[in-house]
Amino acid sequence: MTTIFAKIIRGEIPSDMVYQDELVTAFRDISPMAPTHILIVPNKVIPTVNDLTEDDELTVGRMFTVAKKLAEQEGIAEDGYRLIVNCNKHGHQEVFHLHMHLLGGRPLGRMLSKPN
Ligand code: DGP
Repeated sequence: MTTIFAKIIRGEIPSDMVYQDELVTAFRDISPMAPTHILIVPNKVIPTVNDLTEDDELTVGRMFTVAKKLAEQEGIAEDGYRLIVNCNKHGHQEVFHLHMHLLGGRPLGRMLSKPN
C-alpha cells in the first residue's frame, strides 16, 4: 500500500523534511494552520489509529518523543503547543497514513469549537 506520505518518506515527492529516523519522518504541512505545523508520520503505512497493534507501540512512542524534540527545536516548547491525531470521517482525517500534527507558535484557542 502506498500513500502521498509514503512517497514523501521515500523522497519521491518533495517536502520540507525536518526529521527522519528508522521509525518516523517529520515534514512541514503543505497548508499550515499555525506558524509551526509539522506532521510526524510512521515510515510504515498504518492507515488510522484503528489499525494500530501492540507491535506499533515503539513507533507511536517515537512519534511523541520526536514531537517533543521538534517543539524544542522550533522554540515553542515553553509557550506550548498542540498534538492532534485525526481518525476517519468524524475526526476529519484526509490522508489515510497515520500522522500526528504538531501545531504551535501562536495561542491555539480552545481544543474544539462547540456545536451550534
Ligand atoms: P488530516 O486531516 O489529519 O488527514 O491532515 C492531513 C494533512 O496533510 C493536511 O493538514 C494537509 C497535509 N498534506 C496533504 N497532502 C500533503 C502533501 O503532499 N505534503 C505535505 N507536506 N502535506 C500534505
